[in-house]
Amino acid sequence: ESASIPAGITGVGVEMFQRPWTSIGTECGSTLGPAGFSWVLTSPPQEHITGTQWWTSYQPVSYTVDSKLGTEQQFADMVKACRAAGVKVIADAVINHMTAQGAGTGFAGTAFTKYAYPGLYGPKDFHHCTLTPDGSIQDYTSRAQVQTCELVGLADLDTASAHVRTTIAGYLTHLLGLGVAGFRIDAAKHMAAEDVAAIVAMLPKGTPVISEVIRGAEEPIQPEEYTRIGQVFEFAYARELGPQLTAGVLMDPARADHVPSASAVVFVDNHDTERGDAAVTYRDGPLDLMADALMLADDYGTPVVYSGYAFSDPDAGPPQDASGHVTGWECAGATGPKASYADGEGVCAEAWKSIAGMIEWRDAAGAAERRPGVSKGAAYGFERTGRAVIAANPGSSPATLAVPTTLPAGTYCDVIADGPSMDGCAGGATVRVSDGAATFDLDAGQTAAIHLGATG
Ligand code: LM2
Ligand code: CA
Repeated sequence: ESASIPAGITGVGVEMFQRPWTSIGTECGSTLGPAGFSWVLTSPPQEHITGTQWWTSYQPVSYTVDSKLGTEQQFADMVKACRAAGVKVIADAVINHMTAQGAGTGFAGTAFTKYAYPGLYGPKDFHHCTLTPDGSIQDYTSRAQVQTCELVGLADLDTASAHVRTTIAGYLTHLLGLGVAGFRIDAAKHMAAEDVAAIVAMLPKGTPVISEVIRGAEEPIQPEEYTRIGQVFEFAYARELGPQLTAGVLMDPARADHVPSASAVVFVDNHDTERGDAAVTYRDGPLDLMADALMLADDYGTPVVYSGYAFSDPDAGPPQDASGHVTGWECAGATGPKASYADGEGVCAEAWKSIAGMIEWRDAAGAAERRPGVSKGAAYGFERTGRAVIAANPGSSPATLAVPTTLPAGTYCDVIADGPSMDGCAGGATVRVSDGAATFDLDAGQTAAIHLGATG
């Protein structure tokens, strides 16, 4: 089974939602590289419809790399800066559809009408489904509707056609030429796995792709269909991780009904679920950090941390200038999670020292087995055998928790409180290990984590 799983992206990633290329490029050097992130997922780079909403990014007008997030030159410069910092760039590839908007001029000046995009596609390149009265998907239990009708009215490309496949592959190849490492395949569920596979087969062998196939219990199309192409986002993981924080139940490490670990990209929330059904988001402050820390401590999947901006209006885009370019924000040195954020303010999770501390922790844990763990009241914790221990208290009162461990007795640095620390617990937060247990004194909402490489 595992021999048939294609190689994917590894290490810790971060989705930097709606961040301009210049901002990501700067942060690769100042923040992502130093923190130990291996990859960054960007928002879609292609030309899109105009408008202040964030979701204009998901209505392609052309494959010109010129958007509210920056020009092609800025994109290429970002990729170069990131690679120099040891950070790979994964671009969000919107290839299932073009616009829902009927007619207009795209961000880079391309005039279009729905089903006619100059130089790319004409009416014959779209599905024009007749399965529903208005051609839009209504019934997610119908494979044909989901894959050939329109997702919220977005002109649905006929991805079975040779011309469409070649055109999409040409766009992705162009991005590879600009130095990207791989792709998120937006709305992959809405394309037959066969179609996605055929497009990916036109790319260099081993190009990492992460298909977005939202797992739905009663649906015929499941993420497992797409694992032969590359990795998939495992939505079941996020759906279990969030609620366990309030239920005080350790996540079952068996993970029945999940794709195999090597196929899974896992997350706490993303740009859709933070506006939808995510149990934990930036609004939850310490619980958001707790969820990130538990995900990073886990031995399942490739984790991607989410970093967006605060919002009250779910449609609102980030701050933009008069020309519609996102003005961006810089997170180097930012602390968090903060108790509250102003609308449009960057959450900056990629800069939190606790996250960097957990990336160090994860490296220290390596391939060590995840022990079942213990819980007491709301608090719980687990060991990665002989390497690292984490404890979390999602409850509303302080708790003391002893987590069995084979770590040598001694004083360890809490890398959540103080960040990465190979130099004698400079921040002063420590945890004692003695008699085969690490004893954590945790405030309400506190997470603490220690590892073999950081001792006092
Ligand atoms: C995705 N994954 O499969 C993206 O992660 C998700 O963010 C995209 O939806 C979606 N698929 C299509 O690429 C977003 C946003 C929608 C928005 C669409 C298109 O979540 O709300 O739809 O992008 O821009 C918007 C309006 C919606 C309207 C539609 C068409 O919000 O009300 O539907 O445009 O005009 C009539
Ligand atoms: Ca489709």
